[in-house]
This record gives sequence, C-alpha cells and structure tokens, in this order.
Amino acid sequence: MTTPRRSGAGVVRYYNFLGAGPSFRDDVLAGLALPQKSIPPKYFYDEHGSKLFEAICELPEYYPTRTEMAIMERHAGDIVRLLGPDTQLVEFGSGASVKTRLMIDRLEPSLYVPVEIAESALRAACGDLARRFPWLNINAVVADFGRPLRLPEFMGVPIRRKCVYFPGSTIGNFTPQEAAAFLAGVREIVGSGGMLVAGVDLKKAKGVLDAAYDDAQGITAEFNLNLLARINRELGGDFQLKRFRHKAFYDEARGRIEMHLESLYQQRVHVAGRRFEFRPGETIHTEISCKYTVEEFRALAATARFHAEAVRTDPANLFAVHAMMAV
Ligand code: AVI
Repeated sequence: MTTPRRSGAGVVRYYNFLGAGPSFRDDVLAGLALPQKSIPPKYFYDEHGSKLFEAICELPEYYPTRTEMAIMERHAGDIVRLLGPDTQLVEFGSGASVKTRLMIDRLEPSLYVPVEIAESALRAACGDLARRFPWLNINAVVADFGRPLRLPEFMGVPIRRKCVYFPGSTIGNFTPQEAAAFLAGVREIVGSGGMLVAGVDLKKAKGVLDAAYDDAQGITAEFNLNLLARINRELGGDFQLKRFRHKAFYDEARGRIEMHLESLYQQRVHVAGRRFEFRPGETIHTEISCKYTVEEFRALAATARFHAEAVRTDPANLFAVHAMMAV
C-alpha cells in the first residue's frame, strides 16, 4: 500500500491514563499476606527485568517470539488486507518490537495508539518509531491495560476501522476469566466491525513448555528472582535471593505454565516494615501463562462477540496469530 501519508509529517502525543490504583507496595504486601503468596507478573518489568525478558526472547528454548515473528513476516500482508485503509491501530503492551514495525509498515495506519504501563519504555519506543516512520501519527497512552480502560475518540485523522493488536501471547498471562473481561473491553474499544489481531501460544508437549520456562542458561530463573531484588530495592525488603529458587512447570490439566519462587528454608523476610514467614517448599506464585488451542481461543473470544476471520500458524504448530472481527 503506498499512500501520500508516507511523505507527510506525523505527530506524536502522549496521554497519561494511569489512574490511582494499588501501588507496587500495596500489591506486594497484599500478595505476601495471602495463604498462597502471590505477586502480579506486571511487576517483573523494571529496567533490569525488561532486559532479562529481551534475553528470554532470544533463548533457544523460548520459541514464541521468533515463531510469531516468522508468522508475521509471512502473513502480515494478508492480515493487513483484512483491515483496509484508514485504520486506527491500538497496541497493548507495546514495545518497539519488530512485529509492531512490520504491522505499521504493511498497514500504514492513520493513527497508532500504543498503550503501555512503563512510560520510559513507551517514550523510547515512540521515539524510535517516529524516526523510522516520520509520517506516522502516534497517540501514546500510559495506562495499565490489566485494568478496565476507556480510550477517548482521537480526532483529526480519518478513521474507518479500529484494530487492537495484542501480540506476544501476553493474553496468556491473564486467567481465562480475566482474558474474557479484557476481550470485552477490547470489543468496546474497537466497536462493531472493529478487529482484534492477537498472538496466542498454542498447547503443546509438556517437555517443550517446561524447557521454554526453565531454560538451561538460567535466564528465566534470573528474571523471576529479579522480582525479589526489585522488592528489596524499592520496598526496603531483605529477601536473600540465594534462599529461593525458580520453579516453573506446565500444568497439563489447566493448560498453563505456572511460575513460582520457592523458599529453600524456613525463613522470615521483611518488606516495608512488615514480617512474612516462609516454610521450606512454600512458594510465591509469580505468573501463569495459559496456552490455547485455536478452537479454545475462538470460544474465549466469542464470549466477547469476536468471530474468527483468519488464523495463521507456523508449520510446527507452536503459535497462532488470530484475526477476529467484532460482531
Ligand atoms: C510476556 N509473556 C507473554 C511471557 C510468557 O511467555 O508468558 C512472559 C514470560 N515469562 C517467562 N518467560 C516469559
């Protein structure tokens, strides 16, 4: 698609929709007080955690990133044809990832709306995209997309259709109930006739999944344990990282990876002046990563009134990119 837009100058605007919600401190203190201690996975991504996640994406065992990329390299053109011109492209959990660039390059959206909780990462990504695509209009939104979110109607550019792009199988980090509520929110954003393009990791052999989340180099372990280092640094915690271990496994019955931090000893830890006891073997649950067959994801999306337009997978059937329309 070649349009005059390519030669025009784009505008970058920033919006902050981070409402007053629970803070890192609130979530950690509440999570450590639960019978099954738990901390939401969104807190993995401090500066070091984000770098470790980038390293995970390069690991031989962690197939999702390169597999989704290969699917998009091959099929972004036909997905984009379903969207048509004058599309407003909303991306949740955006990074300056190559997948995003591919979508923008093929689609030439009239407006790109990245939504991201980490403002510094968002600004860096938008700066990079504005350099690569000087014609691109960007309305960047700082917000936590794990909470209900309403986006304003952005004016000043032609918009025939809205599309939410949610790559990376990040939807798997929600429970199916949370994912259904999230998709209902997406349906509100795109409206009838709007589209969802989602990257979703497929169910597969337990051995492949166990290795993907417990790699031989120990990078995923470092990523998980970095949460404790972040608590020590930001919340005055005294976790001794050597006294915990990374534990990740695929629960076949529930179709999901579970990640935990397991206490190796009976121990006492302090965070923000509060005391928490750990038994040997007791865990902090830090993440789930749900896997869906194509049919399961279609059924989930149907609860939010999305119906399947197209699905593209890789030859080994590891990963799926779904294109769906809101009815
Ligand atoms: C961001 N998210 C989709 C990753 C996943 O695969 O669930 C996070 C991750 N955790 C451990 N490795 C990767």
